[in-house]
Amino acid sequence: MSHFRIVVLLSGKGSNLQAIIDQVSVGDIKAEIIAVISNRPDVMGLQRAEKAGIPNHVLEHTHFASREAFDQSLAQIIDSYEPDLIVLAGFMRILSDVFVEKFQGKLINIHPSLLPKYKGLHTHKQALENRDNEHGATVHFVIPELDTGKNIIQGIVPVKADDTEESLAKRVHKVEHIIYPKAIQWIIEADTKQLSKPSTFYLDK
Ligand code: NHR
Ligand code: GAR
Repeated sequence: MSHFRIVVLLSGKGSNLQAIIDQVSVGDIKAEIIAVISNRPDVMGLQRAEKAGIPNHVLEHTHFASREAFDQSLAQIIDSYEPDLIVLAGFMRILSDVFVEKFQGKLINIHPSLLPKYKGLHTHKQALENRDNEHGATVHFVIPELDTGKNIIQGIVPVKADDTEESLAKRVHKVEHIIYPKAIQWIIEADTKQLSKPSTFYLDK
């Protein structure tokens, strides 16, 4: 069993969680998903976690007086798992600066557009309205400013003449399920080789 520990945050269907679970189970992601946390109850993402035997939590943002109070509770649950990586997989709450700064460098997101195009919501609609020939998804590090952290990988799909938001979203999802597991395994390998950690070189005079 691997020692690299992943926590996944989601709000809904969890098809990206499933893609990650599947790649862990075949050994292409050398890590363990130690917890799944949803800000919405009764979503399919939680059922997927349950079925895979992954500890899962519901933390309803509607039960908190402020975004900061919700984020503080969320941080507490995450801390209890001591994760190496926190993966946003369809997590639909903007995270406060304090939260992001606490976990910066360990926090990644998948966004359904070719960033820096179409930050925020309703990305498929915008791609269609602008008659883009290409659309896709981006995995990026999360920084306080929304959808602007450093890109890790992008997946590109064609936009077809008869596409609807639904048909386009479906194609983007397919590429998401390829690139998210890849991005995660890259990060694990970089970590193992200590590529992302500062190191000291002593040069003898
Ligand atoms: N938080 C920070 N600070 N930075 C990022 O880059 C983040 C983030 C939190 C989530 C995912 C994101 C996306 O990929 C993400 C990136 C939710 C909203 C949003 O407007 C926007 C972007 C993203 C996620 N959420 C509403 C809110 O008030 C709620 C919408 C809803 O509940 O349906 O938080 O696009
Ligand atoms: C994905 O398309 C992801 O890019 C998007 O939500 C979907 C989640 O699907 N994320 C956002 O829009 C973030 N604002 P899933 O629950 O099936 O993984």
